[in-house]
Amino acid sequence: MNDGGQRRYSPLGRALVIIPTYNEAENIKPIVNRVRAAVPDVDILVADDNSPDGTGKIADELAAADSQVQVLHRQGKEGLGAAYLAGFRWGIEHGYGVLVEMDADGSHQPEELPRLLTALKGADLVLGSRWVPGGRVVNWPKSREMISRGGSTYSRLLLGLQTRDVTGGYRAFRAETLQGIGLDEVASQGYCFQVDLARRAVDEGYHVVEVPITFVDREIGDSKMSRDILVEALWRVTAWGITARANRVLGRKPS
Ligand SMILES: Nc1nc2c(ncn2[C@@H]2O[C@H](COP(=O)(O)OP(=O)(O)OP(=O)(O)O)[C@@H](O)[C@H]2O)c(=O)[nH]1
Ligand SMILES: [Mg+2]
Repeated sequence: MNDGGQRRYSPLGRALVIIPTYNEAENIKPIVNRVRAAVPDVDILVADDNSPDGTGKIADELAAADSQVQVLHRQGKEGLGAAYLAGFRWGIEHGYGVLVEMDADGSHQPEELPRLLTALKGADLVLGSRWVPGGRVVNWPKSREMISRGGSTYSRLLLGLQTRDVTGGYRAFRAETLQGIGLDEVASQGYCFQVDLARRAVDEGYHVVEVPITFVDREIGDSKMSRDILVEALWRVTAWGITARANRVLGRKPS
């Protein structure tokens, strides 16, 4: 845990990049190849929710050809959060010291991963950030940028977070951090899953560092962003904010 910057961090263990997929048939091979080329020591776990377009089968073929690629087949679409939780548990059980979140659609560039991993040497959690100096988004419609910036600002204000990009999904966790934030209690499914993990890490006193990234909008395949995902994010973040304030007023520990 963070103790005012005095902490000595243990060396990073083996790293696992978890790539959740739902209907990413055209994207999965290029992204796996890019990760393998950019960070050859790092292993990959594709967490596929039984994609109707056959993404899971393509991932199996990649895994058959490369022992550093594994596939976690899940029964059906349960949301990004559930896929990551299953992937984190798998990675921790298999002894990985670092668990990385990365989208399949190329928005999170594998070539930037070494910078995230370097920053993790002196942190508990590294957030790839679009909204710190040096960070940016490429090819995003203005409407989408406003939703993302607005979501981050709303979450930061309500939850009192200092980090600028709390909704982003390009992150590197130490396994101890994930173990320390109570993964079993995480119920968020959509985008608020990312906010949930960030606020839990901050509440537990972990040292969270932001590293600027260039986020590139997906070029191929369909977005899984939906009204339901936005509504879930809005009500959960609002509920966390109200609970946190009530806890402060009543002098209770954050829940
Ligand atoms: N396993 C699994 N993966 C999912 C699910 N929903 C989304 N994903 C994956 O999570 C990652 C992020 O989803 P995206 O649809 O790219 O979400 P986004 O980046 O906000 O939206 P766009 O890039 O605009 O399409 C992608 O790799 C998706 O395939 C799900 O229910 N299950
Ligand atoms: Mg995307």
